[in-house]
Amino acid sequence: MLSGILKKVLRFYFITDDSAPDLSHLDQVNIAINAGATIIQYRNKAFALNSFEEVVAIRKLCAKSYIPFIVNDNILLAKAVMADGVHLGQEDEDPTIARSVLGPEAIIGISVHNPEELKKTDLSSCNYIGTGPVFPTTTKADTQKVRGLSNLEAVAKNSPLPVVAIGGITSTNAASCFEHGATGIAVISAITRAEDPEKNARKLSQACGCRSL
Ligand code: TZP
Ligand code: MG
Repeated sequence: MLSGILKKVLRFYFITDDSAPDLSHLDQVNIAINAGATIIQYRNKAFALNSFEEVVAIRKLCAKSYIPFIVNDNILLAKAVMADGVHLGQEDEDPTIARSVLGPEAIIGISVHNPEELKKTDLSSCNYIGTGPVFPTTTKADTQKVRGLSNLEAVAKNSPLPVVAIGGITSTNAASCFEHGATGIAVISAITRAEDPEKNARKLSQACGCRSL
């Protein structure tokens, strides 16, 4: 993907919540896309094959809406549903393996927590970096310590790839992430745990300069 297009695509990155009390993954994606999300990631740490049809439905919805669809962790699931890419952590499969399985056009993201880790990470098969948690979050069980905006800025300054900020991002603090070098912001709970998910998704969209449907 051309780098200018990728940057636009990363602007408002929605990640599904596998513990949302009232919303299925598909419901969440519907809300995010209607609000103007520019890329969707299916993240389900408890994924089992009885969820496969739902992933296919999300994949189809994204395709119909011309929104790239990324799968967290699971390269084979990404391949099976012909996802647009995969997002990997430092402890997941090597991005070079993802590249060889998913092909040259796939969007491959990698989590990098700080500038030191950035230096040590082989980015040759990657298209973007996710970094955080920028702000406190309760969404990720094994989440690392809060890194703050100065860490985001340091990662962004040293990164040859576009950087997506993650962790505790809301419509109120999204602008500060862009001011500190983020190309995009990734959110889970600001939509999925909001009292009014549709309204909050629209507010986030506005903060990202994206249009809702
Ligand atoms: N990685 C770092 S923080 C985080 C992930 C997946 C969770 C972000 O969730 P939220 O609800 O937007 O803070
Ligand atoms: Mg992972």
